[in-house]
Amino acid sequence: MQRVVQVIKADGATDERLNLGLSAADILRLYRTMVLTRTLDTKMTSLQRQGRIGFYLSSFGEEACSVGSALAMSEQDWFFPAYREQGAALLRGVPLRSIIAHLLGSAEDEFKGRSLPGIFGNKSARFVIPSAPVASQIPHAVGVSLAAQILGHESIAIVYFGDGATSANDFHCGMNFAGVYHTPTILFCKNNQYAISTPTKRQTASDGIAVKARAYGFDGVMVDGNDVLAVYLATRRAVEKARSGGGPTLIESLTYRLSAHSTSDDPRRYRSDSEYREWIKRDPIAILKLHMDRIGIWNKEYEEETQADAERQVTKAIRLAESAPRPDPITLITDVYSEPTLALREQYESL
Ligand SMILES: Cc1ncc(C[n+]2csc(CCOP(=O)(O)OP(=O)(O)O)c2C)c(N)n1
Repeated sequence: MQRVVQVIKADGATDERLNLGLSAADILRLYRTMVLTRTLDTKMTSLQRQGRIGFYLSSFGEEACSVGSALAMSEQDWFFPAYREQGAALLRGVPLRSIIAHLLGSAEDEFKGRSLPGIFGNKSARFVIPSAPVASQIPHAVGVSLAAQILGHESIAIVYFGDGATSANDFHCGMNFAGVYHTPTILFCKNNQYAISTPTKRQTASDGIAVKARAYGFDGVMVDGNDVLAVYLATRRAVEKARSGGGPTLIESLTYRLSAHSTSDDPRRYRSDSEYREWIKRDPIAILKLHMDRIGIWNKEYEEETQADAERQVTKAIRLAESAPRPDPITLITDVYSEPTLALREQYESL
């Protein structure tokens, strides 16, 4: 197996020579965003159980992957998420209110309630809405970064996907185009050990995912996906390479989905408690806290304030989103063609 990039040691210290270039304010931002992401996941899962939203996909245990990688990207860059990138969305400045409006399908939702909950984007943040077929966002990201390269734009793209996505044709198609055209793309695989009930060892016969990049003519790196500073460092290196004409990088971020696949799943049917207990020892928020404590920017009071603030933000956003009206049913037909066709008008009349 390849070397795994790690930054935070068991005692919370980091190697000075790594030259992370992060200020205390940056580290606090990572921490606050990870706590906000987990709070959003907790509240939304409970809203689904109460019947107030239909479905939810959480990112428990994977917060460091999306938050750490998003910090390495610049404003002009493009994000191609899958459906567990709420952390990257929040770090990118996508408002909580618009995420929750999407989950509720209210009139404030950019997609007017038509998209599967969790499959969302945000136009102004260049956070591109995916499609539900797993891996379909990968060729989109490679295409957009190729376009940016042809147009001479500074922007690059990052695309997120799971280990399960690497068995889909779109992964191989995207990887091949990225390699051949040397596109400025970061292919970020969150290897959370499962694709619903299929474990990674049944997903591929190769020694991990990162090694697959070699066959497409570019680098694949492995990173500890529960160490947010390692994720940041690996992504920043890939960003610097892409921006200076060095082409794509595949990042395999090793992590674990601490929650169910979605609110429709029960992981106790396919994985053991002991496995879960091993991984929860490496909770990404706890690992970052250890580092913050080590450098003197954490205490119990700050932790409680951060948690209370996250809960206030999420509760307020839920209240506002729930008081918004539902989308007007006419929007079912008005956004399909520039002029609704006769068949659509007839369907609307019968509705
Ligand atoms: C092409 C396709 N096949 C199957 C599905 C059903 N499906 C939805 S999510 C999922 C698992 C994907 O696993 P992975 O890519 O590892 O991501 P994770 O859910 O673990 O984050 C599957 C099989 C789908 N949406 N699209």
